[in-house]
Amino acid sequence: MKQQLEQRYRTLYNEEPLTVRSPGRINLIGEHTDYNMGFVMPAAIDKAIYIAIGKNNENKIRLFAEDLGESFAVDADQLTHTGNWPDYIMGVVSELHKAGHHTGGFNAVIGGDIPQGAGLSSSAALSCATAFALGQLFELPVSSVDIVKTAQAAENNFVGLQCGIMDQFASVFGKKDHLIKLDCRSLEYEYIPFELGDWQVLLFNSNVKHTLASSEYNTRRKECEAGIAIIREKYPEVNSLRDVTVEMLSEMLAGKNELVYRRCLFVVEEIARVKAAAGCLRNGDIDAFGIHMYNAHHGLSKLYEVSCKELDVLVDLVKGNPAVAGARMMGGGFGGCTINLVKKEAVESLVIQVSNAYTETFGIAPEVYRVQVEDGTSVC
Ligand code: GAF
Repeated sequence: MKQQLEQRYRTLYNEEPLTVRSPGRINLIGEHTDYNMGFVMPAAIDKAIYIAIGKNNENKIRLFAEDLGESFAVDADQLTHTGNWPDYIMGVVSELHKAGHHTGGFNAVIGGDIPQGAGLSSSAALSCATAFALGQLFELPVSSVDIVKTAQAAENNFVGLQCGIMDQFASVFGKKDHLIKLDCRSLEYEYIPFELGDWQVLLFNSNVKHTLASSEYNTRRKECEAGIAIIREKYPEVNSLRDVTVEMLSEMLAGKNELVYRRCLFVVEEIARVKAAAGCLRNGDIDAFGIHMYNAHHGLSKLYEVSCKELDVLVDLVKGNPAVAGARMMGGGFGGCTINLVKKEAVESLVIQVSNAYTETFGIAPEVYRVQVEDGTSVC
């Protein structure tokens, strides 16, 4: 991919580019906890966005998307919304400018092998690749955390998805064969060795992305905020669901606002699950870890209601199989992938069994990815 993009860049712009790789992510556990200031446990993977980039002297941003064969150009100081992929790049430029950094004109060719709409954070990878590449190109005084925050703000403010910080953090801070246990409130993090031995991380891509995904995502955030506002009437010290206990939820929300109660209960339980699951990993107890994954899926489906029938079926198809420690939907929801921890020796037969059953039920085949955990964003 890198060679292909660099060749395209030379053909289009007649010079050598700088090339940056920024990976997609998986998340082992801790879903919808990042914007509630809780914990997450993601990792960067062996699928990435690449950006080949160089300066131009025309104060223009010229972009070419290799996979789509689409080009786009805009004046560097007249950023316009397209409702499409260039927004992730212009959003980063806009945020860098807001922070007082000067970026002039640049040319870029973008491509990668992260399947889109699969919930593997191709958009966060694109924003992180852009922020990192512009930092290098224009020698900006930006730290890794600045890059993460710039990429997140680009998505929040320019694209309009009120996403948390997990995806961007995983893309930038990923470390080969390690998970990142991230405290989304303090941004303190710990690398947990992820040596799976006989186990394999297997993703089944449902190959659906329901259209409500981003609007419902923003709605869930508002429901969590509504819960906090009610709890704060009695407990003003509470700033986020991170500070809330199950007892507070029972007292303040149960029987009064059932919808908000269910949403908040899921988040409070999920934050606790991440901590418990990290303990399982440290003890090398993959089976116990897997039970937390199944419980997480149940909460995501029944309490937080961000699953869909395709994802539920993918989890049901493996549940009870002794070769599968755990499975759950991954990411924002309403489509994308399930993440499964599967005994290596059983992977081939499981893939056939799940693929056949899923295809029979929905008339589309799932895609399957055997992912490896890799390093985060870097020049390549
Ligand atoms: C999406 C968001 F971008 C993340 O910030 C996170 O909230 C995730 O959904 C759910 O855990 O990937």
